[in-house]
Amino acid sequence: MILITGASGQIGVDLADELVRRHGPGNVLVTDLRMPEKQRPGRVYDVLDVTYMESVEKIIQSRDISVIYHLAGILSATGERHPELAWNVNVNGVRNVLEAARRFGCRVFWPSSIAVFGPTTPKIDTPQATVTEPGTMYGATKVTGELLCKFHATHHDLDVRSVRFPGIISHSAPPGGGTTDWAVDMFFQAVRHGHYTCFVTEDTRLPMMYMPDAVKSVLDLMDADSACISIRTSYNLTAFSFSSGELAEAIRAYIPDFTCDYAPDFRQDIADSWPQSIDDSCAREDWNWQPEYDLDAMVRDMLHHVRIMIGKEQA
Ligand code: AKB
Repeated sequence: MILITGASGQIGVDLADELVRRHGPGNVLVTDLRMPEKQRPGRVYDVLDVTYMESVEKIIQSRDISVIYHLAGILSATGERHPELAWNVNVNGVRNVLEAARRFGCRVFWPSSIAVFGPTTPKIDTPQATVTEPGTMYGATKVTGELLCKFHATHHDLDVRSVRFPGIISHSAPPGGGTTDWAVDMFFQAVRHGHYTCFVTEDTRLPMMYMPDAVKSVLDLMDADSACISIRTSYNLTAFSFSSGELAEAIRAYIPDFTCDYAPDFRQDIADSWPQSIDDSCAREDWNWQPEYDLDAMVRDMLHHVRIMIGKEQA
């Protein structure tokens, strides 16, 4: 059976859909701190707090888990407000999962982030191997997690694979507590109210990716032959970069009256410490990474889905 931790989060919902489609109903165990109010078909549900080693081991053993998508984690903005929580969930969580995976012979996917980079990292076309001195607790937990992955891969032959996700744009589950959340919020506010007040400045540019490509990247990486995987910390990954002003402009192509103003808050400093664009050539060479959505294709598809969702809410 396949285990997803943090399955109610932004990536988990879409990844579970795809895994159920591939492996059939009853083969994907989705877990989070609480049972969701509404259950989706095909999944098996359970509760799991990854900070408790006994719970992680028990679920792997009792459900005969062979692959773990360990998505449970605290994002950057929440991590700055609650650094101890971020350390406990992100570091102890990944440590427990890696230890248990080693003991029970599971394969693991774990998402890292562009947050491993910081103010001293080159900002344009940030290379795979470069300075990782993040300014945030979230970034510190991701650097630590990457090193733990590499340790388990090299010392224990654990098949753990990882990507450094940029901001992810999606409509089926909202992001929670991230610095790149503006790129999702803008769509919902544009459709609901025709206006958005963005929490970063107009020229804040960050690497981003549409959710279907994020899911594709996870599955492409996990499908790749082990001999092709040369990076056991985490692969740089991107689809495109845009500033908040450019996203507003791209949305205006479909909603001409849309207006956006800018009121930067504490998340501006986090965004300013991250790369503006990423060199993901290692992922392209090693496992043929290739995103399918460019900015305009993403904006068109997002607006289509967000309009349907908001139409349903208002009906
Ligand atoms: C966040 O903004 O915290 C995340 C990330 C880039 O890791 N979306």
